[in-house]
Amino acid sequence: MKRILSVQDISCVGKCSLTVALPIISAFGIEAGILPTATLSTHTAFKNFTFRDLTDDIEPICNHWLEQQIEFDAIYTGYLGSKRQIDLVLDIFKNFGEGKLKFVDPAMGDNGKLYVGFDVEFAHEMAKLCAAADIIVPNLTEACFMLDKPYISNGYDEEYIKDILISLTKLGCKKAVLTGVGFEDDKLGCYGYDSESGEFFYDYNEKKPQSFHGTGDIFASVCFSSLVNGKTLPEASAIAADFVCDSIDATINDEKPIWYGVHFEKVLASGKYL
Ligand code: PXL
Repeated sequence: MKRILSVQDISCVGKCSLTVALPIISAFGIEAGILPTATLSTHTAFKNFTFRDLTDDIEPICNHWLEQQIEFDAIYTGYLGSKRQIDLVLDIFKNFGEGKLKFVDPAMGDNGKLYVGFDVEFAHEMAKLCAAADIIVPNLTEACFMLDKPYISNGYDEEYIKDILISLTKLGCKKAVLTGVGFEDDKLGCYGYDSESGEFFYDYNEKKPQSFHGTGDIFASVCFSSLVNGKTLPEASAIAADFVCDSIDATINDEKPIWYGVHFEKVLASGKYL
């Protein structure tokens, strides 16, 4: 059985980061080792959340794993709370990631804005982690902040997207997938680039009437799990996008505000993607 490591926070309520990654990775038949970077009462879109920083635990945990000769088949990082945590994850890549898939979701913003607590300096630091990864899955906002490029919310053309993708891989990673890309008002998808083959791919679905919190984490978790299970990046991205669409469909009639996330559990339990 494959064992992976996912490094991100635990937001106790709000369906994102590890509360999404753990069930999805497990359901895809992969052992999910975790390294929680912080514990929050909710994710940061709720008001007055608590935040316990776990940075000081990271090195001792990793040292114990090294001592026990514990290995991982792949590493997946998501939301990280500080620049120091990014440096520590770079060490984790060195110690546990040699020759293994290193997959980075630089979760730090959306809709042209960084999440609460992040600034441009943090985005530049995150770009260093992306440089050390094999595959990255930023949304357009995160990519623009990392590259100091203007964020255009809609009405852009393929050249704008291709230029961003090429610039992302020039950071150092081999492949990049940009999420939340749409060239028509009623379509939304992901645009990928493999710098080794020079090939681009685009997969899109009908745009949903509402966007929800945590869907980037669901996309990343399904995409990563599918890659670990042997799918190609275009295949894994398309599976992940479909999974997100089904999760939104399962939620759309709910009364809860969008920051409560989507009912990905129903999609997992349906067995459609397993
Ligand atoms: O969904 C990304 C995410 C993960 N973790 C925390 C967050 C967010 C987005 O807001 O606040 C703590």
